[in-house]
Amino acid sequence: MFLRIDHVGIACHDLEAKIAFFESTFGMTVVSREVNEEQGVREAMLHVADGPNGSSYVQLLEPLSPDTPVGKFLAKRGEGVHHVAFGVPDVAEAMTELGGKGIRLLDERPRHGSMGSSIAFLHPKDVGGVLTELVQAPEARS
Ligand code: V0V
Ligand code: CO
Repeated sequence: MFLRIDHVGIACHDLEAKIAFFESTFGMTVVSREVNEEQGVREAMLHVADGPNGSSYVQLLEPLSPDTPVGKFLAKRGEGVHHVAFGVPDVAEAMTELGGKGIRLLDERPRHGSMGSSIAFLHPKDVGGVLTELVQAPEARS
């Protein structure tokens, strides 16, 4: 069902500081910066590697306000891994299949994600405590 690990989402208080850390420590490169109002985040994608089924990234996430998924996560747990995102060929199809297996979907329909992707989230309590994201890349990336 999954093509690749698309990205690992990491919650942080200060996006620019964390980007500087990843760049200087790991030599990673920022390929995209976006504000996603619907998701309540300011985020950056840092390229990790290219594979036969697409690229993988680290996604650094800073909340737009305390009353957002990442804002609440930071208050409760502090900085760290927030979600794991898997690449799928068709996010709507994956949602139907996983919903049919009893996994709670946090989205009724695919949402707008980073770099033109379509995304949907699965409830962490149904995936071993891991907030899980499904990512369908736009045509140009797949
Ligand atoms: C909450 N919980 C988590 C969690 N967030 N567990 C693992 N990983 C996380 N990130 C646990 C929490 O400790 C509670 O467990 C339980 O789930 C319910 O959490 P809550 O605090 O009561 O509820 P909320 O209101 O914080 O909601 C949590 C959920 C919410 C997961 C439902 O964050 C959500 O809808 N997330 C999906 C959207 C999102 O995260 N967007 C930001 C990334 P206990 O304490 O009861 O045991 S945007 C993104 O990735 C983009 C744009 C992209 O990739 O392109
Ligand atoms: Co993400």
